[in-house]
Amino acid sequence: MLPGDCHVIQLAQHEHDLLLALEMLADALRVGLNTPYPINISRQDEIADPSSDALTADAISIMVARRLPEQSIIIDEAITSVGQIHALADVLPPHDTLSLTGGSIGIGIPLATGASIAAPDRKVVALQADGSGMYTVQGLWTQAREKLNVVTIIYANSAYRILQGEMTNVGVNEYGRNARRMLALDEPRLDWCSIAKGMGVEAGRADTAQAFRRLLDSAMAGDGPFLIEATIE
Ligand SMILES: Cc1ncc(C[n+]2csc(CCOP(=O)(O)OP(=O)(O)O)c2C)c(N)n1
Repeated sequence: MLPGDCHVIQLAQHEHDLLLALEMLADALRVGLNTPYPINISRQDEIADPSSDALTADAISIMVARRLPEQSIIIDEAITSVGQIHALADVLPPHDTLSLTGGSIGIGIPLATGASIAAPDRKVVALQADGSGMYTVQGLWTQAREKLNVVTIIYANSAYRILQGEMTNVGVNEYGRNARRMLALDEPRLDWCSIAKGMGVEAGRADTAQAFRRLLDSAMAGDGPFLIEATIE
């Protein structure tokens, strides 16, 4: 395509049923607009914890969704690890979601901090990718100082996973040591529990669904800041 060339496909005009147009587009692309996961549930209390002990982004979504209290605030800077939490929104009690607003990463921890200061009676659950979390990690100290009711879940995949995907998207499947190092966060591996504790935030690490569930239950029952380092692939 030449610069200035622009091909616009008009799906609908303002006098049309715009929601229907979006639903038809979603059908054509085979993506559901409202596809709860796991399917065939209509209430939060029908969400079952995963039967496998593997700790995955989807397993975390399900466990968080099952325990999400009414009026809680989800912060979404999970990047590639967001799992199915938003697909479950229809069956969850009324809550708000605040997400990364543009392309610039690093909003998650300060967004959670600000949301909790603005709404101290509401539980804030921050779904936080590890690379993005490092941009503004100092916000954890504010959470400790202000004793904020924030549960932060760090998806510790030890990588800028989305950028590894971008390499694949441009057809680069094998790359050298330096390129690999630019997209990896594993030498040294980040010790999120020590980082959190060093800033006064209680923390625990999980690498199985069972361990995660135990930490999540105790974090959701508490009212101070707590960080869970979830080791995932
Ligand atoms: C301020 C800023 N710096 C750098 C980038 C480029 N960038 C986009 S995504 C990304 C990595 C995200 O990694 P992580 O938060 O660990 O999430 P993952 O991809 O592993 O799910 C980077 C560095 C950006 N978008 N914004």
